[in-house]
Amino acid sequence: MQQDCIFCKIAAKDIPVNAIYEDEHLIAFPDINPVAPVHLLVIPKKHIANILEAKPEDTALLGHIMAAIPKVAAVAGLAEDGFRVVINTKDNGGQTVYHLHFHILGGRFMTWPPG
Ligand code: DGP
Repeated sequence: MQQDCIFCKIAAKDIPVNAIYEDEHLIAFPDINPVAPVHLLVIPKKHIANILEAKPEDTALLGHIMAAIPKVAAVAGLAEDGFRVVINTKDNGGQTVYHLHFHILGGRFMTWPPG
């Protein structure tokens, strides 16, 4: 856990969280600033600043998260119509919280390209 990391605090339940899915390695919860009718964040409980900082030993964890995303989507009712997964990375990617997170966006049609 990184002391000044808001998502580490959420993962540790030091900050109350409305978890919609959780297991030993990850937690999924609603984004505080939703940009879609359904906007969830999936985060590893382990602090990894972003995908660039993931180490070879994190490979199984990353696979675990990818395998959990369909489960999160199903719980959120997104499996039938679909959804988008986004990993914002550093400044040009629009990353504001430096704890790896996967945005799950759904509940409406997503345009392409993104802004
Ligand atoms: P990004 O810009 O990709 O780093 O996304 C960070 C997201 O995290 C942003 O959409 C807002 C969300 N967020 C920031 N702080 C909190 C918080 O304390 N609780 C929740 N639920 N979401 C947060």
